[in-house]
Amino acid sequence: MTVAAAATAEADGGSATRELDALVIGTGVAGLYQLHQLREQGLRVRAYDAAADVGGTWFWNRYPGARFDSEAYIYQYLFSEELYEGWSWSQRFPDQPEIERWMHYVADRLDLRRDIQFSTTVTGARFDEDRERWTVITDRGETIDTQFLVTCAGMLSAPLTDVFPGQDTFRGTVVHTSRWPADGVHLDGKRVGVVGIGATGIQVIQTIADRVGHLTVFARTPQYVLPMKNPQFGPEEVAAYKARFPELRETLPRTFTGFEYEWQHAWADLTPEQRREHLEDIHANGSLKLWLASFAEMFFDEDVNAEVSEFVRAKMRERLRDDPHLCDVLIPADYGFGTHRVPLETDYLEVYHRPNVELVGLRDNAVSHVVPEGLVLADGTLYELDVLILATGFDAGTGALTRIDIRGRGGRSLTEDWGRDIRTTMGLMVHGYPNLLTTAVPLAPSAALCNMTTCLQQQTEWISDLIRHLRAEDKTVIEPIKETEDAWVAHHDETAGANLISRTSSWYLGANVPGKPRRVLSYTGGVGTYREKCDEVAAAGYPGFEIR
Ligand code: NA7
Repeated sequence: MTVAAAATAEADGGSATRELDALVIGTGVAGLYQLHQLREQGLRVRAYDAAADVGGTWFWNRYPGARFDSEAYIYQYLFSEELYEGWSWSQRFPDQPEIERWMHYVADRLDLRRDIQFSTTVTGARFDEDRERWTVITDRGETIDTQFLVTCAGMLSAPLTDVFPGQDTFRGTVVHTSRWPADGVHLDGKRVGVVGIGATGIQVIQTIADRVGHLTVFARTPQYVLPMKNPQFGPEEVAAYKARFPELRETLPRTFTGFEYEWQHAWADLTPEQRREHLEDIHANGSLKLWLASFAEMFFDEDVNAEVSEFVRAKMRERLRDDPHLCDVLIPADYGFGTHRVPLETDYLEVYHRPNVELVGLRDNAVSHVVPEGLVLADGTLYELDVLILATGFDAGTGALTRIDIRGRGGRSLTEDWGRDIRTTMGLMVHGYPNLLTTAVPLAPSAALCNMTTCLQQQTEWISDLIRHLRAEDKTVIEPIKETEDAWVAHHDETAGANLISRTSSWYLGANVPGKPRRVLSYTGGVGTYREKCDEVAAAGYPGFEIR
Protein backbone atom coordinates (compact mmCIF):
# COMPACT_ATOMS: atom_id res chain seq x y z
CA MET A 1 0.00 0.00 0.00
CA THR A 2 1.32 3.47 -0.84
CA VAL A 3 1.21 6.32 1.68
CA ALA A 4 -1.57 7.97 -0.32
CA ALA A 5 -3.59 4.75 -0.35
CA ALA A 6 -3.07 4.35 3.38
CA ALA A 7 -4.34 7.87 3.96
CA THR A 8 -7.41 7.16 1.83
CA ALA A 9 -8.08 3.88 3.63
CA GLU A 10 -7.81 5.87 6.81
CA ALA A 11 -10.34 8.47 5.66
CA ASP A 12 -12.65 5.62 4.64
CA GLY A 13 -12.58 4.32 8.17
CA GLY A 14 -9.86 1.72 7.53
CA SER A 15 -7.41 0.31 10.04
CA ALA A 16 -6.78 2.24 13.24
CA THR A 17 -4.00 4.78 13.12
CA ARG A 18 -1.54 5.10 15.93
CA GLU A 19 -0.86 8.70 16.94
CA LEU A 20 2.56 9.81 18.06
CA ASP A 21 4.46 12.99 18.77
CA ALA A 22 7.62 11.49 17.32
CA LEU A 23 8.44 8.38 15.36
CA VAL A 24 12.05 7.25 15.35
CA ILE A 25 13.31 5.05 12.53
CA GLY A 26 16.09 2.76 13.71
CA THR A 27 17.36 1.47 17.04
CA GLY A 28 21.11 1.59 16.62
CA VAL A 29 23.40 3.97 18.48
CA ALA A 30 21.40 7.05 17.45
CA GLY A 31 17.90 5.61 17.63
CA LEU A 32 18.24 4.25 21.14
CA TYR A 33 19.49 7.53 22.54
CA GLN A 34 16.96 9.57 20.55
CA LEU A 35 14.13 7.44 21.87
CA HIS A 36 15.40 7.85 25.41
CA GLN A 37 15.72 11.62 25.13
CA LEU A 38 12.33 12.22 23.58
CA ARG A 39 10.63 9.95 26.07
CA GLU A 40 12.34 11.84 28.90
CA GLN A 41 10.72 14.98 27.48
CA GLY A 42 7.34 13.37 27.89
CA LEU A 43 6.66 12.85 24.19
CA ARG A 44 4.61 10.00 22.87
CA VAL A 45 7.46 8.40 20.96
CA ARG A 46 8.01 5.01 19.44
CA ALA A 47 10.88 3.53 17.47
CA TYR A 48 10.59 1.12 14.57
CA ASP A 49 13.31 -1.18 13.31
CA ALA A 50 13.46 -3.66 10.46
CA ALA A 51 15.78 -5.78 12.60
CA ALA A 52 14.62 -8.31 15.15
CA ASP A 53 16.45 -6.52 17.95
CA VAL A 54 18.40 -3.38 18.81
CA GLY A 55 21.90 -2.62 17.54
CA GLY A 56 21.65 -1.19 14.03
CA THR A 57 25.03 -1.75 12.43
CA TRP A 58 25.90 -4.12 15.26
CA PHE A 59 22.78 -6.16 14.71
CA TRP A 60 23.30 -6.59 10.99
CA ASN A 61 27.05 -6.93 10.61
CA ARG A 62 27.62 -10.41 12.06
CA TYR A 63 30.24 -11.48 9.56
CA PRO A 64 33.32 -13.26 10.91
CA GLY A 65 35.82 -10.73 12.26
CA ALA A 66 33.44 -7.77 12.61
CA ARG A 67 34.81 -5.44 15.26
CA PHE A 68 35.45 -1.82 16.23
CA ASP A 69 38.10 0.36 14.67
CA SER A 70 37.28 2.96 17.34
CA GLU A 71 38.58 2.31 20.85
CA ALA A 72 35.71 0.80 22.86
CA TYR A 73 36.02 3.32 25.67
CA ILE A 74 35.32 6.22 23.32
CA TYR A 75 32.60 4.44 21.31
CA GLN A 76 30.25 5.15 24.19
CA TYR A 77 27.35 7.21 25.36
CA LEU A 78 28.65 10.12 27.38
CA PHE A 79 25.40 11.54 28.72
CA SER A 80 25.36 9.28 31.77
CA GLU A 81 28.36 8.35 33.88
CA GLU A 82 26.28 5.61 35.46
CA LEU A 83 25.64 4.02 32.08
CA TYR A 84 29.33 4.33 31.18
CA GLU A 85 30.43 2.89 34.52
CA GLY A 86 28.05 -0.03 34.29
CA TRP A 87 29.68 -1.68 31.30
CA SER A 88 33.23 -3.07 31.13
CA TRP A 89 34.93 -3.84 27.84
CA SER A 90 37.20 -6.84 27.52
CA GLN A 91 39.44 -5.40 24.82
CA ARG A 92 40.55 -2.16 23.26
CA PHE A 93 38.76 -3.04 19.99
CA PRO A 94 36.07 -5.61 20.86
CA ASP A 95 34.22 -7.78 18.37
CA GLN A 96 30.62 -7.66 17.19
CA PRO A 97 29.13 -10.12 19.70
CA GLU A 98 30.46 -8.04 22.59
CA ILE A 99 29.30 -4.79 21.00
CA GLU A 100 25.85 -6.24 20.42
CA ARG A 101 25.70 -7.30 24.07
CA TRP A 102 26.60 -3.73 25.04
CA MET A 103 23.74 -2.37 22.95
CA HIS A 104 21.38 -4.79 24.68
CA TYR A 105 22.74 -3.54 27.99
CA VAL A 106 21.92 0.05 26.98
CA ALA A 107 18.41 -0.85 25.81
CA ASP A 108 17.72 -2.77 29.01
CA ARG A 109 19.27 -0.25 31.35
CA LEU A 110 17.20 2.58 29.84
CA ASP A 111 14.15 0.32 29.56
CA LEU A 112 13.73 1.16 25.89
CA ARG A 113 12.27 -2.03 24.47
CA ARG A 114 8.70 -1.27 25.57
CA ASP A 115 8.64 1.58 23.04
CA ILE A 116 10.31 -0.26 20.16
CA GLN A 117 8.61 -2.27 17.44
CA PHE A 118 11.04 -4.72 15.84
CA SER A 119 10.87 -6.64 12.56
CA THR A 120 8.99 -3.74 11.05
CA THR A 121 10.22 -1.77 8.06
CA VAL A 122 9.04 1.78 7.54
CA THR A 123 8.20 1.79 3.83
CA GLY A 124 6.74 5.25 3.31
CA ALA A 125 6.06 8.62 4.91
CA ARG A 126 4.09 11.56 3.58
CA PHE A 127 3.83 15.05 5.03
CA ASP A 128 0.18 16.07 5.15
CA GLU A 129 0.24 19.82 4.54
CA ASP A 130 -3.24 20.49 5.86
CA ARG A 131 -2.66 18.80 9.17
CA GLU A 132 1.08 19.47 9.17
CA ARG A 133 1.82 15.96 10.34
CA TRP A 134 3.51 12.91 8.89
CA THR A 135 1.62 9.80 7.84
CA VAL A 136 3.97 6.84 8.08
CA ILE A 137 3.33 3.34 6.81
CA THR A 138 5.10 0.06 7.52
CA ASP A 139 5.47 -3.27 5.79
CA ARG A 140 3.04 -4.69 8.33
CA GLY A 141 0.28 -2.54 6.92
CA GLU A 142 0.23 -0.15 9.84
CA THR A 143 -0.38 3.59 9.57
CA ILE A 144 1.13 5.97 12.08
CA ASP A 145 0.30 9.63 12.41
CA THR A 146 3.18 11.61 13.89
CA GLN A 147 4.23 15.21 14.35
CA PHE A 148 7.95 14.59 14.00
CA LEU A 149 9.70 11.98 11.90
CA VAL A 150 13.20 11.36 13.19
CA THR A 151 15.49 9.18 11.11
CA CYS A 152 18.22 7.24 12.88
CA ALA A 153 18.61 4.81 10.01
CA GLY A 154 22.39 4.76 9.78
CA MET A 155 25.05 6.03 7.42
CA LEU A 156 26.14 2.59 6.22
CA SER A 157 23.02 0.49 6.43
CA ALA A 158 21.78 0.12 2.85
CA PRO A 159 23.92 -2.75 1.55
CA LEU A 160 24.88 -3.18 -2.09
CA THR A 161 23.76 -6.76 -2.43
CA ASP A 162 22.89 -7.20 -6.10
CA VAL A 163 26.29 -6.64 -7.59
CA PHE A 164 26.82 -9.17 -10.38
CA PRO A 165 24.56 -10.58 -13.06
CA GLY A 166 23.69 -14.20 -12.42
CA GLN A 167 24.13 -14.12 -8.63
CA ASP A 168 20.82 -15.94 -8.22
CA THR A 169 22.04 -18.83 -10.39
CA PHE A 170 24.94 -19.61 -8.04
CA ARG A 171 24.77 -23.19 -6.74
CA GLY A 172 26.55 -22.41 -3.50
CA THR A 173 25.90 -19.73 -0.89
CA VAL A 174 26.10 -16.04 -1.77
CA VAL A 175 26.01 -13.65 1.17
CA HIS A 176 26.56 -9.95 1.72
CA THR A 177 28.58 -9.28 4.85
CA SER A 178 25.94 -7.04 6.41
CA ARG A 179 23.24 -9.68 5.96
CA TRP A 180 25.24 -12.47 7.56
CA PRO A 181 22.85 -15.01 9.08
CA ALA A 182 22.81 -15.22 12.87
CA ASP A 183 23.42 -18.97 12.72
CA GLY A 184 26.46 -18.44 10.50
CA VAL A 185 27.61 -19.75 7.13
CA HIS A 186 29.44 -23.03 6.82
CA LEU A 187 32.96 -22.11 5.69
CA ASP A 188 35.24 -24.80 7.08
CA GLY A 189 37.15 -26.52 4.34
CA LYS A 190 35.14 -24.78 1.61
CA ARG A 191 36.22 -22.93 -1.53
CA VAL A 192 35.38 -19.38 -0.56
CA GLY A 193 35.56 -16.19 -2.62
CA VAL A 194 35.53 -12.70 -1.11
CA VAL A 195 34.81 -9.69 -3.32
CA GLY A 196 35.94 -6.42 -1.76
CA ILE A 197 38.87 -5.31 0.35
CA GLY A 198 37.37 -2.35 2.19
CA ALA A 199 37.23 -2.23 5.99
CA THR A 200 34.75 -5.12 5.97
CA GLY A 201 36.47 -7.39 3.46
CA ILE A 202 39.74 -7.06 5.34
CA GLN A 203 38.16 -8.14 8.63
CA VAL A 204 36.54 -11.13 6.95
CA ILE A 205 39.63 -12.21 5.03
CA GLN A 206 42.00 -12.11 8.00
CA THR A 207 39.49 -14.03 10.12
CA ILE A 208 38.49 -16.88 7.82
CA ALA A 209 41.73 -17.57 5.93
CA ASP A 210 42.85 -20.38 8.24
CA ARG A 211 39.40 -22.01 8.38
CA VAL A 212 38.50 -22.31 4.75
CA GLY A 213 39.82 -24.85 2.31
CA HIS A 214 40.74 -22.32 -0.34
CA LEU A 215 40.24 -18.55 -0.24
CA THR A 216 40.14 -16.41 -3.37
CA VAL A 217 40.22 -12.67 -2.77
CA PHE A 218 38.95 -10.51 -5.62
CA ALA A 219 40.48 -7.05 -5.23
CA ARG A 220 39.81 -4.03 -7.41
CA THR A 221 41.10 -0.83 -5.77
CA PRO A 222 44.16 -1.23 -3.52
CA GLN A 223 43.65 -0.16 0.07
CA TYR A 224 46.00 1.43 2.62
CA VAL A 225 45.90 -0.48 5.90
CA LEU A 226 47.24 0.07 9.41
CA PRO A 227 48.02 -2.63 11.97
CA MET A 228 45.75 -2.80 15.00
CA LYS A 229 47.04 -3.34 18.53
CA ASN A 230 44.28 -4.90 20.50
CA PRO A 231 45.25 -5.65 24.10
CA GLN A 232 42.87 -7.40 26.46
CA PHE A 233 41.42 -5.21 29.21
CA GLY A 234 41.60 -6.58 32.74
CA PRO A 235 40.21 -4.89 35.86
CA GLU A 236 43.13 -2.45 35.99
CA GLU A 237 42.73 -1.22 32.41
CA VAL A 238 38.98 -0.97 32.83
CA ALA A 239 39.35 1.08 36.00
CA ALA A 240 41.89 3.31 34.26
CA TYR A 241 39.66 4.13 31.30
CA LYS A 242 36.58 4.58 33.49
CA ALA A 243 38.47 7.09 35.58
CA ARG A 244 38.86 9.13 32.40
CA PHE A 245 35.11 9.59 31.93
CA PRO A 246 34.99 13.29 32.93
CA GLU A 247 37.94 14.06 30.65
CA LEU A 248 36.50 12.09 27.71
CA ARG A 249 33.09 13.69 28.11
CA GLU A 250 34.78 17.07 27.92
CA THR A 251 37.20 16.44 25.05
CA LEU A 252 35.62 13.95 22.61
CA PRO A 253 32.84 16.25 21.39
CA ARG A 254 35.38 18.93 20.57
CA THR A 255 38.18 17.13 18.74
CA PHE A 256 38.42 17.19 14.95
CA THR A 257 37.14 13.63 14.54
CA GLY A 258 35.37 12.81 17.79
CA PHE A 259 38.22 10.46 18.74
CA GLU A 260 40.39 11.14 21.76
CA TYR A 261 43.41 12.22 19.76
CA GLU A 262 44.36 15.55 18.25
CA TRP A 263 47.30 16.63 16.10
CA GLN A 264 50.40 17.33 18.13
CA HIS A 265 52.73 18.86 15.56
CA ALA A 266 52.62 21.01 12.46
CA TRP A 267 54.48 19.42 9.56
CA ALA A 268 56.55 22.56 8.94
CA ASP A 269 57.77 22.66 12.56
CA LEU A 270 59.58 19.34 12.36
CA THR A 271 62.72 18.20 10.58
CA PRO A 272 62.43 15.20 8.23
CA GLU A 273 63.94 12.99 10.97
CA GLN A 274 61.47 14.26 13.55
CA ARG A 275 58.55 13.69 11.18
CA ARG A 276 59.69 10.14 10.59
CA GLU A 277 60.06 9.55 14.32
CA HIS A 278 56.59 10.97 14.94
CA LEU A 279 55.05 8.75 12.25
CA GLU A 280 56.83 5.68 13.64
CA ASP A 281 55.56 6.47 17.15
CA ILE A 282 51.99 6.87 16.00
CA HIS A 283 52.18 3.81 13.75
CA ALA A 284 53.24 1.77 16.78
CA ASN A 285 50.13 3.00 18.60
CA GLY A 286 48.11 0.49 16.56
CA SER A 287 45.04 2.67 16.11
CA LEU A 288 43.55 5.07 13.57
CA LYS A 289 45.71 7.84 15.01
CA LEU A 290 48.11 7.79 12.07
CA TRP A 291 45.19 8.61 9.81
CA LEU A 292 43.16 10.95 11.99
CA ALA A 293 45.82 12.71 14.06
CA SER A 294 49.30 12.52 12.59
CA PHE A 295 49.55 15.68 10.49
CA ALA A 296 46.54 17.81 9.55
CA GLU A 297 48.42 18.97 6.46
CA MET A 298 48.09 15.45 5.09
CA PHE A 299 44.49 16.25 4.12
CA PHE A 300 45.27 19.47 2.29
CA ASP A 301 48.85 19.46 1.01
CA GLU A 302 49.69 16.98 -1.72
CA ASP A 303 53.41 16.96 -0.90
CA VAL A 304 52.79 16.16 2.76
CA ASN A 305 50.26 13.54 1.77
CA ALA A 306 52.73 11.98 -0.66
CA GLU A 307 55.33 11.60 2.10
CA VAL A 308 52.93 10.07 4.61
CA SER A 309 51.54 7.79 1.87
CA GLU A 310 55.02 6.57 1.07
CA PHE A 311 55.65 5.87 4.75
CA VAL A 312 52.58 3.62 4.86
CA ARG A 313 53.38 1.96 1.53
CA ALA A 314 56.86 1.05 2.75
CA LYS A 315 55.35 -0.62 5.83
CA MET A 316 52.99 -2.60 3.61
CA ARG A 317 55.75 -3.58 1.11
CA GLU A 318 57.85 -4.95 3.91
CA ARG A 319 55.04 -7.16 5.18
CA LEU A 320 54.24 -8.31 1.66
CA ARG A 321 57.95 -9.27 1.35
CA ASP A 322 58.18 -7.12 -1.79
CA ASP A 323 56.24 -9.74 -3.75
CA PRO A 324 55.55 -7.93 -7.08
CA HIS A 325 52.06 -9.36 -7.62
CA LEU A 326 50.89 -8.75 -4.05
CA CYS A 327 52.38 -5.25 -3.96
CA ASP A 328 50.85 -4.36 -7.30
CA VAL A 329 47.33 -5.46 -6.35
CA LEU A 330 47.31 -4.39 -2.69
CA ILE A 331 49.35 -1.21 -2.37
CA PRO A 332 47.73 2.01 -3.59
CA ALA A 333 49.77 3.97 -6.10
CA ASP A 334 47.38 6.53 -7.51
CA TYR A 335 45.64 8.06 -4.52
CA GLY A 336 46.80 9.43 -1.21
CA PHE A 337 46.78 7.86 2.22
CA GLY A 338 43.80 8.89 4.32
CA THR A 339 41.69 10.22 1.47
CA HIS A 340 39.18 7.48 2.06
CA ARG A 341 38.51 5.06 4.91
CA VAL A 342 41.69 3.52 6.36
CA PRO A 343 40.95 0.15 7.98
CA LEU A 344 42.80 -1.36 10.91
CA GLU A 345 43.86 -4.98 10.50
CA THR A 346 45.51 -7.87 12.29
CA ASP A 347 47.95 -10.00 10.26
CA TYR A 348 45.85 -9.23 7.19
CA LEU A 349 48.71 -8.77 4.75
CA GLU A 350 50.37 -11.95 6.00
CA VAL A 351 47.27 -13.88 4.94
CA TYR A 352 48.40 -13.54 1.33
CA HIS A 353 51.51 -15.64 2.04
CA ARG A 354 49.36 -18.62 2.99
CA PRO A 355 49.30 -21.49 0.47
CA ASN A 356 45.49 -21.69 0.54
CA VAL A 357 44.99 -18.01 -0.35
CA GLU A 358 44.93 -16.62 -3.87
CA LEU A 359 44.79 -12.92 -4.71
CA VAL A 360 43.05 -11.96 -7.96
CA GLY A 361 43.47 -8.38 -9.16
CA LEU A 362 40.43 -6.99 -10.95
CA ARG A 363 41.83 -3.68 -12.15
CA ASP A 364 42.34 -4.87 -15.74
CA ASN A 365 40.03 -7.86 -15.62
CA ALA A 366 36.76 -7.08 -13.86
CA VAL A 367 34.19 -9.55 -12.59
CA SER A 368 31.82 -10.26 -15.45
CA HIS A 369 29.10 -12.43 -13.94
CA VAL A 370 28.24 -15.33 -11.69
CA VAL A 371 27.45 -18.83 -12.96
CA PRO A 372 26.24 -21.86 -10.98
CA GLU A 373 29.87 -22.97 -10.43
CA GLY A 374 31.34 -19.61 -9.38
CA LEU A 375 32.61 -16.25 -10.54
CA VAL A 376 33.63 -15.41 -14.11
CA LEU A 377 35.99 -12.56 -15.00
CA ALA A 378 35.91 -10.44 -18.14
CA ASP A 379 38.55 -12.60 -19.83
CA GLY A 380 36.38 -15.69 -19.24
CA THR A 381 38.36 -17.18 -16.35
CA LEU A 382 36.06 -19.14 -14.03
CA TYR A 383 36.80 -19.37 -10.30
CA GLU A 384 34.86 -22.30 -8.88
CA LEU A 385 33.46 -21.57 -5.44
CA ASP A 386 31.22 -23.01 -2.73
CA VAL A 387 30.63 -19.70 -0.95
CA LEU A 388 30.70 -16.20 -2.43
CA ILE A 389 31.05 -13.41 0.15
CA LEU A 390 30.16 -9.94 -1.04
CA ALA A 391 32.01 -7.36 1.03
CA THR A 392 30.86 -4.82 -1.51
CA GLY A 393 29.79 -1.96 0.72
CA PHE A 394 26.79 0.32 1.02
CA ASP A 395 24.79 3.09 -0.58
CA ALA A 396 26.23 5.38 2.09
CA GLY A 397 24.49 8.32 3.67
CA THR A 398 21.45 8.48 1.42
CA GLY A 399 20.53 4.82 0.79
CA ALA A 400 18.77 4.19 4.07
CA LEU A 401 16.28 6.98 3.36
CA THR A 402 16.00 6.80 -0.43
CA ARG A 403 14.88 3.18 -0.03
CA ILE A 404 11.85 4.57 1.86
CA ASP A 405 9.19 6.50 -0.11
CA ILE A 406 9.47 9.81 1.77
CA ARG A 407 7.26 12.60 0.46
CA GLY A 408 7.54 16.19 1.63
CA ARG A 409 5.63 19.34 0.72
CA GLY A 410 3.77 19.12 -2.59
CA GLY A 411 4.41 15.39 -2.71
CA ARG A 412 8.09 15.91 -3.50
CA SER A 413 10.11 12.76 -3.23
CA LEU A 414 13.32 12.58 -1.22
CA THR A 415 14.45 9.70 -3.41
CA GLU A 416 14.04 11.88 -6.49
CA ASP A 417 15.46 15.02 -4.87
CA TRP A 418 18.58 13.22 -3.67
CA GLY A 419 18.74 11.37 -6.97
CA ARG A 420 19.40 14.76 -8.58
CA ASP A 421 21.43 16.51 -5.89
CA ILE A 422 22.26 15.47 -2.34
CA ARG A 423 21.45 18.43 -0.11
CA THR A 424 20.65 18.87 3.57
CA THR A 425 20.74 21.64 6.15
CA MET A 426 23.60 20.67 8.47
CA GLY A 427 22.68 17.04 7.93
CA LEU A 428 19.80 17.61 10.34
CA MET A 429 16.92 18.75 8.17
CA VAL A 430 16.00 19.01 4.48
CA HIS A 431 14.28 21.96 2.85
CA GLY A 432 10.87 20.85 1.58
CA TYR A 433 10.43 18.29 4.35
CA PRO A 434 9.02 20.01 7.46
CA ASN A 435 9.48 18.23 10.80
CA LEU A 436 11.73 15.63 9.21
CA LEU A 437 14.77 15.41 11.46
CA THR A 438 17.74 13.39 10.28
CA THR A 439 20.87 11.83 11.70
CA ALA A 440 23.74 10.14 9.85
CA VAL A 441 22.80 11.65 6.51
CA PRO A 442 25.09 13.65 4.20
CA LEU A 443 26.61 17.06 4.91
CA ALA A 444 27.29 16.30 8.57
CA PRO A 445 30.43 14.72 9.99
CA SER A 446 29.35 11.11 10.15
CA ALA A 447 31.25 7.85 9.65
CA ALA A 448 33.83 9.04 7.16
CA LEU A 449 35.85 11.18 9.53
CA CYS A 450 34.10 10.78 12.85
CA ASN A 451 33.72 8.40 15.72
CA MET A 452 30.04 7.62 15.16
CA THR A 453 28.90 7.71 18.77
CA THR A 454 30.34 11.20 19.24
CA CYS A 455 28.56 12.55 16.16
CA LEU A 456 25.29 10.77 16.71
CA GLN A 457 24.98 11.88 20.31
CA GLN A 458 25.49 15.46 19.24
CA GLN A 459 22.93 15.20 16.45
CA THR A 460 20.25 13.52 18.54
CA GLU A 461 20.80 16.04 21.35
CA TRP A 462 20.42 18.90 18.86
CA ILE A 463 17.16 17.34 17.62
CA SER A 464 15.87 16.90 21.17
CA ASP A 465 16.72 20.51 22.02
CA LEU A 466 14.94 21.67 18.88
CA ILE A 467 11.77 19.79 19.76
CA ARG A 468 11.96 21.06 23.34
CA HIS A 469 12.29 24.62 22.00
CA LEU A 470 9.28 24.28 19.69
CA ARG A 471 7.11 22.91 22.46
CA ALA A 472 8.20 25.62 24.87
CA GLU A 473 7.30 28.26 22.27
CA ASP A 474 4.03 26.54 21.48
CA LYS A 475 5.08 25.97 17.87
CA THR A 476 4.46 22.84 15.90
CA VAL A 477 6.31 23.02 12.59
CA ILE A 478 9.86 23.78 11.50
CA GLU A 479 11.59 23.74 8.14
CA PRO A 480 14.88 25.22 6.94
CA ILE A 481 14.33 27.87 4.28
CA LYS A 482 16.00 27.33 0.93
CA GLU A 483 18.61 30.04 1.45
CA THR A 484 19.73 28.44 4.71
CA GLU A 485 20.21 25.14 2.97
CA ASP A 486 21.99 26.81 0.03
CA ALA A 487 24.41 28.45 2.45
CA TRP A 488 25.15 25.19 4.27
CA VAL A 489 25.67 23.30 1.02
CA ALA A 490 28.03 26.04 -0.19
CA HIS A 491 29.98 25.97 3.09
CA HIS A 492 30.12 22.19 3.00
CA ASP A 493 31.34 22.12 -0.60
CA GLU A 494 33.95 24.77 0.00
CA THR A 495 35.31 22.90 3.01
CA ALA A 496 35.24 19.58 1.17
CA GLY A 497 36.81 21.05 -1.96
CA ALA A 498 39.91 22.04 -0.01
CA ASN A 499 40.32 18.49 1.28
CA LEU A 500 42.13 15.84 -0.76
CA ILE A 501 39.25 13.49 0.09
CA SER A 502 37.33 15.24 -2.69
CA ARG A 503 39.84 13.95 -5.27
CA THR A 504 39.71 10.26 -4.44
CA SER A 505 36.97 8.11 -5.89
CA SER A 506 35.25 6.16 -3.10
CA TRP A 507 32.01 5.80 -1.18
CA TYR A 508 32.98 9.05 0.55
CA LEU A 509 31.80 10.75 -2.68
CA GLY A 510 29.05 8.31 -3.56
CA ALA A 511 31.30 7.02 -6.34
CA ASN A 512 30.55 3.37 -5.54
CA VAL A 513 26.90 3.63 -6.60
CA PRO A 514 26.25 4.01 -10.32
CA GLY A 515 24.32 7.19 -11.10
CA LYS A 516 24.55 8.63 -7.58
CA PRO A 517 25.19 12.39 -7.66
CA ARG A 518 28.74 13.16 -6.60
CA ARG A 519 29.35 15.16 -3.47
CA VAL A 520 31.65 14.59 -0.52
CA LEU A 521 29.07 13.06 1.79
CA SER A 522 30.55 13.85 5.18
CA TYR A 523 31.23 17.32 6.52
CA THR A 524 35.00 17.73 6.67
CA GLY A 525 35.23 20.93 8.71
CA GLY A 526 35.71 19.00 11.94
CA VAL A 527 33.44 17.54 14.57
CA GLY A 528 34.11 20.31 17.09
CA THR A 529 33.51 23.06 14.53
CA TYR A 530 30.32 21.42 13.32
CA ARG A 531 29.05 21.21 16.88
CA GLU A 532 29.76 24.91 17.40
CA LYS A 533 27.86 25.82 14.24
CA CYS A 534 24.87 23.71 15.26
CA ASP A 535 24.93 25.16 18.77
CA GLU A 536 25.03 28.70 17.38
CA VAL A 537 21.89 28.08 15.34
CA ALA A 538 20.06 26.72 18.38
CA ALA A 539 21.26 29.50 20.69
CA ALA A 540 20.07 32.14 18.22
CA GLY A 541 16.57 30.62 18.10
CA TYR A 542 16.98 28.84 14.74
CA PRO A 543 17.40 31.76 12.34
CA GLY A 544 16.95 30.67 8.74
CA PHE A 545 14.29 28.17 9.73
CA GLU A 546 10.61 28.81 9.21
CA ILE A 547 8.80 28.10 12.46
CA ARG A 548 5.07 28.25 13.05
P1 NA7 B 1 33.63 -0.36 1.05
O1 NA7 B 1 34.65 0.38 1.79
O2 NA7 B 1 32.73 0.41 0.14
O3 NA7 B 1 34.36 -1.51 0.25
C1 NA7 B 1 33.69 -2.25 -0.75
C2 NA7 B 1 34.68 -3.11 -1.46
O4 NA7 B 1 33.99 -3.87 -2.44
C3 NA7 B 1 35.76 -2.32 -2.20
O5 NA7 B 1 36.95 -3.02 -2.16
C4 NA7 B 1 35.17 -2.27 -3.60
O6 NA7 B 1 36.11 -2.06 -4.61
C5 NA7 B 1 34.59 -3.65 -3.71
N1 NA7 B 1 33.59 -3.74 -4.76
C6 NA7 B 1 32.36 -3.19 -4.77
N2 NA7 B 1 31.75 -3.48 -5.94
C7 NA7 B 1 32.61 -4.21 -6.66
C8 NA7 B 1 32.56 -4.81 -7.94
N3 NA7 B 1 31.48 -4.70 -8.71
N4 NA7 B 1 33.63 -5.50 -8.36
C9 NA7 B 1 34.71 -5.61 -7.59
N5 NA7 B 1 34.83 -5.07 -6.37
C10 NA7 B 1 33.79 -4.38 -5.91
O7 NA7 B 1 32.65 -1.17 2.02
P2 NA7 B 1 32.99 -1.81 3.44
O8 NA7 B 1 31.81 -2.58 3.84
O9 NA7 B 1 34.29 -2.49 3.42
O10 NA7 B 1 33.17 -0.59 4.37
C11 NA7 B 1 32.18 0.42 4.43
C12 NA7 B 1 32.32 1.16 5.71
O11 NA7 B 1 31.67 0.42 6.75
C13 NA7 B 1 33.71 1.31 6.20
O12 NA7 B 1 34.34 2.37 5.60
C14 NA7 B 1 33.53 1.47 7.67
O13 NA7 B 1 33.31 2.82 7.99
C15 NA7 B 1 32.34 0.64 7.97
P3 NA7 B 1 36.40 -0.54 -5.15
O14 NA7 B 1 37.06 0.14 -4.00
O15 NA7 B 1 35.03 0.04 -5.44
O16 NA7 B 1 37.22 -0.71 -6.33
